[in-house]
Amino acid sequence: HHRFWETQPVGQFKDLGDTSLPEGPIEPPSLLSDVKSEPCNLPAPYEWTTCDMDDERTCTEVYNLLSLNYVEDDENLFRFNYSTEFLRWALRPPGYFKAWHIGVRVKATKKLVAFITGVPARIRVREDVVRMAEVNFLCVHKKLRSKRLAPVMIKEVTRRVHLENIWQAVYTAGVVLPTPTTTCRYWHRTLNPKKLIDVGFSRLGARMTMSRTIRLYKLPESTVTPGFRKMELRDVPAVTRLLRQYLSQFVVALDFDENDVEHWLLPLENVVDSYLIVSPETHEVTDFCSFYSLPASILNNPNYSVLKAAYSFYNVSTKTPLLQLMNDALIVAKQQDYDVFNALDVMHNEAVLKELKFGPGDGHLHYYLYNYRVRNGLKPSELGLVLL
Ligand code: NHW
Ligand code: EN5
Repeated sequence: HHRFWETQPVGQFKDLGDTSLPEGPIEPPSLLSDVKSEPCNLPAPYEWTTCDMDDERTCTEVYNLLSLNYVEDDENLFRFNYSTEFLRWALRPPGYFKAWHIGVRVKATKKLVAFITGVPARIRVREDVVRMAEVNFLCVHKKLRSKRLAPVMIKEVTRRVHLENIWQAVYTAGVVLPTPTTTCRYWHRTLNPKKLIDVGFSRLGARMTMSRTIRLYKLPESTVTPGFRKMELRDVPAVTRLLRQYLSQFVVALDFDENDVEHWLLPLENVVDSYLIVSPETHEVTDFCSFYSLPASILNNPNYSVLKAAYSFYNVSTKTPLLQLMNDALIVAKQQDYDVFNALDVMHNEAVLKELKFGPGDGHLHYYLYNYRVRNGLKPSELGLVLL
């Protein structure tokens, strides 16, 4: 039973088998003049705040809230530790709305105790390109859990998204809610086996010694593909063309333009990194790979406090096999001292993960659409979208 989600325009569990329901918006947009102009009611001790991520102090407050209270794995060994630079990048893409960076403070002390964000994106579902909000970073302080604050946060972000005349959203979560559009699995490629085992991220395999394990995951010192280099500003038009062409094959995908590519894919130190291959003959960009940097705090370990994790972002292979492309991504991630390289089984990843020595993780990632129904049973490989 989902007291809140049952009231929302999302696919409901009871409708899962119903093939008569049409694809597309679940409810029509309201008149803008009918959208409430007052914020939703919060319990008396709390007040709304719009978080100005340009402001160093606000950004640090958000960082502190998330670093102590955001997502943990099922055994509470690790907690996502998004950096301040990452948060600035994630929350200020082209056309972002400051009003969608929503905090809750304790009135008496002004302490930040809850957060939720949206950023605008164009998402293509089959033929239709839909303006949506990508909702992320929903967080309620550990001491304020289970007080039904999350539904209020979600209603408030919904209201502020509606005020921009946007009626759909996309979000991901590790938990099952009504109802996933697709369920993906996390896969992990060990780069630093000794540390991963020491901190409980992975285990020594049966009949494996540490030295055999280190040998198993060893990578070449430098990349293999001739012409493999970091993406630069001048590559934005070619990468946009390549990526748009590639993403057109997926059922649900991001609709990138050049501004989006410049923001989301141009390398930014310790945040996002992208590489490409230029054909020596045609000078065309033929292949592309990227990953973002999301460290995790290691909770209660005497030797280590941070796990350095790279997450596969968007990859495009036309001339270089995806296997070789991602192998080069692993090599540069290793050069940059990442401990693990993570990927979802979205797009064409599934086909190469095993051979690249990724193993399945214990976490799932469910993708959701708000106020948009798609035929259920979308496969992860039909998804051309990676959220942060
Ligand atoms: S997923 C990461 C979410 N954050 C965390 O897991 C951090 C650690 N946990 C917490 O901070 C990425 C709290 O446990 C949270 C829940 C805040 C998660 N999504 O306040 P109550 C995202 O950020 C439902 C959606 O008592 P709480 C995506 C739950 O099912 N709903 O719980 C965010 C229940 O409803 P139900 C979630 O533990 C997408 C209700 O919340 C949820 O103190 C948001 C209970 O509330 C989750 N991850 O706080 C939706 N977790 O119906 C955007 C729990 O079952 C929708 N719940 O009774 C679109 C809006 C925009 C539309 C525009 C047109
Ligand atoms: C919104 N954008 O559970 C995101 N991570 O597998 C919010 N497991 O790291 C949603 N439990 O399997 C986030 N090691 C949902 C995910 C929340 C975090 C999470 C999982 C994903 C994870 C690791 C560590 C498990 C620790 C104990 C894991 C096994 C690695 C092993 C390496 C060798 C080959 C086999 C796999």
